[in-house]
Amino acid sequence: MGYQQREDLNVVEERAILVAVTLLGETIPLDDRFAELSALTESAGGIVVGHLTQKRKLPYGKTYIGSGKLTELKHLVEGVKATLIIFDHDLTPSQIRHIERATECKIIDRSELILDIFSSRAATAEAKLQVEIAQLEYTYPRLRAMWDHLGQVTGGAPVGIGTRGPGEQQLEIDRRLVKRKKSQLKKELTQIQSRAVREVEKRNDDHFTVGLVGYTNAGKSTLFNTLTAGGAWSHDQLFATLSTRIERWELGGGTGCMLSDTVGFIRRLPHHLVASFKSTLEETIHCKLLLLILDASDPNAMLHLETVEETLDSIGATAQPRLIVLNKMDKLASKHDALVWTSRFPDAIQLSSVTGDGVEVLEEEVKRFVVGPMQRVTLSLPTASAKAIDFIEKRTEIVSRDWTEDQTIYELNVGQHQLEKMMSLCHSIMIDGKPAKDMLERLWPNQLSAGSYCNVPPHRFHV
Ligand SMILES: Nc1nc2c(ncn2[C@@H]2O[C@H](COP(=O)(O)OP(=O)(O)OP(=O)(O)O)[C@@H](O)[C@H]2O)c(=O)[nH]1
Ligand SMILES: [Mg+2]
Repeated sequence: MGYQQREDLNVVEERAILVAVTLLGETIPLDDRFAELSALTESAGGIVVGHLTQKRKLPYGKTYIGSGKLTELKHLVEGVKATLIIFDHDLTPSQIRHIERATECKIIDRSELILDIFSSRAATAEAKLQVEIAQLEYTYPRLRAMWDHLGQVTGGAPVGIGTRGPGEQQLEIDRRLVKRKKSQLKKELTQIQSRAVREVEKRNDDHFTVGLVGYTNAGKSTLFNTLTAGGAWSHDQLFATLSTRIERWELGGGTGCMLSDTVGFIRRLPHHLVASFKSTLEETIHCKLLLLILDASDPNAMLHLETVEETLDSIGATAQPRLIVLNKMDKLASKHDALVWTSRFPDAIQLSSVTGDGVEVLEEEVKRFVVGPMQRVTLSLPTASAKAIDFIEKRTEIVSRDWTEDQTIYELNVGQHQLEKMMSLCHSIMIDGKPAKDMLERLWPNQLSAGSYCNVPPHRFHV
């Protein structure tokens, strides 16, 4: 019966037993692994009805867990009336086959579970294509392996999935169809993405862009909705967000930036999914500042931070400064927990996206990035430079104005990036009687270093 069930890998309403093996060198505590696997299962619509664990040096080749454990698993399936077993490990098709046969229950692995969640959430054309490609690459060959096997055990007789015709000829035809389908989907995806890349490039030229990144369920979309006109789907489930959303974030005094909310990260994200979602993840690379959102109430927040850093490194998002934002501070169990965070990251921004506490501190901090550090300057430019004057009047803090025959003279509080923007609109700006470009470095000698944390001393990492 197990083989037939693998035709449908949906987890919705399944009664699931979770299995995790602690192998030599595993660093994440079992409780935490089960907590995450449970959250994934529930996010996929399944119900967790049992757990099984084993300690092993290495996985047992044929069935991953040992034969005694396998018998225990079979009894557990019967005892709790499970309809599904989910392994916290990637299994080979042959392992799935053997375990299914022994337990008479459908087996899926962690990657398939994540793929199932992604496929049930995908809403945009791009996300749907990305998931479908990942499924064709990961799940399909594994289903095929089952079918091949069925062909052998039934001698090709039409049973279950086998009714589709597991004969060699049929398999060949199916393989070719899948190959064709995959290349067609990839072509469609490339078309959508090249349009998106152009949009991203234009946005980055026109605006200061800030990206929210973090582990799944850290509260990125909730924060996004608090800071902008909103519209992002936020929910207490893993992978609520699958595509990037961008809105303007008003920072006060006429200053603003474009804020993007995107798919969350998770440890051991199936690599086919990473490949498919690469361009969605890569939008992050182009942001000028990254806000790393951590769920401060999650006991695994530090591990999550590591995963986020690894993922950012793997997609090449290393060129921009990062700010750590500790979210869900309202949810901390005690004052002591807050103090632990303060001593760990003294300058990180602590806030709650739900109550709004601390959001104004984040706004101030980001504003400093958008405008650059502020300086008081006396600046003159031709009164005919309409665009630059319009920018100054709308976007900067003017202390005083004066006019000569053809020049306007301002005393301003201005940020480095604001001055750079003005200089791109008018080439003859003078500061204290000298060309602005000669003054830039004198006014702002310490440039922000790329790829580093701005509010966290580097030595606090990787300890
Ligand atoms: N108490 C509390 N809950 C929060 C806060 N921020 C977010 N949440 C809750 O956390 C859950 C996840 O929030 P989301 O905003 O969907 O998280 P996300 O990071 O966008 O998650 P993905 O899109 O799945 O990656 C929701 O139930 C939110 O209501 C907060 O500051 N305090
Ligand atoms: Mg989200």
